[in-house]
Amino acid sequence: MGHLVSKQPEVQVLLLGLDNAGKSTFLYKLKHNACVTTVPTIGFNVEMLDARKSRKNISVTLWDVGGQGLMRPHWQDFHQNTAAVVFVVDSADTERLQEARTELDTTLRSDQLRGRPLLLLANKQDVSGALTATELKDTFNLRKVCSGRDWFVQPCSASTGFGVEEAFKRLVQMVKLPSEAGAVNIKETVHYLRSNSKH
Ligand SMILES: Nc1nc2c(ncn2[C@@H]2O[C@H](COP(=O)(O)OP(=O)(O)OP(=O)(O)O)[C@@H](O)[C@H]2O)c(=O)[nH]1
Ligand SMILES: [Mg+2]
Repeated sequence: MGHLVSKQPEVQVLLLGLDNAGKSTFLYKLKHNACVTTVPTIGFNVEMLDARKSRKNISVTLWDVGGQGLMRPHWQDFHQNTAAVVFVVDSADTERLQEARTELDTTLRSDQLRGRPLLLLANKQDVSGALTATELKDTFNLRKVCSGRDWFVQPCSASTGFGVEEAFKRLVQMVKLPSEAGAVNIKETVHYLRSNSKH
């Protein structure tokens, strides 16, 4: 009694990307350090991980939503309260890069995701012929489509574990805690209202 227990800050992160990109494999590698045999996700998986940020313990909730065509209309149901988007790409599936790009562009246009950082995972780097992080950055034209938000491309292999921890560290660096995010949102809103009132 008499103790004030402060709840640790929580951030919600959304894992998106085409079916077969490796989202669920990444999620379970991160959570259990195990290469789990996955099946295509119908619906979503969710896991919580602990992290340290700004000298605080924080909890990161990762929402892994299925990427098949029939699931994509539901991605927007997860946009609210998202602190960052992790967009997973099969870097070796060059035939579907255009499709991935279209889905990423649509996602980044969401009002609810305005200003939220993007971590693009250049997954399946263990597969021969995989495009490099730099090639993907150019293919997705990230410098342009991510103007106004923080972004980074992390090469990784969810099945071998290469780059997976680095991806999580980067993600934790990029997310704003709810207190900080509030300040950003107010600034953004003022900027938005000002720029619109000029017309
Ligand atoms: N070689 C290789 N295979 C991978 C890698 N990551 C995932 N895979 C394989 O790719 C397939 C699809 O992986 P999932 O994690 O189920 O893909 P997903 O993005 O969750 O797919 P949906 O749930 O349908 O949206 C599985 O056979 C994985 O074993 C990787 O880094 N390298
Ligand atoms: Mg999945």
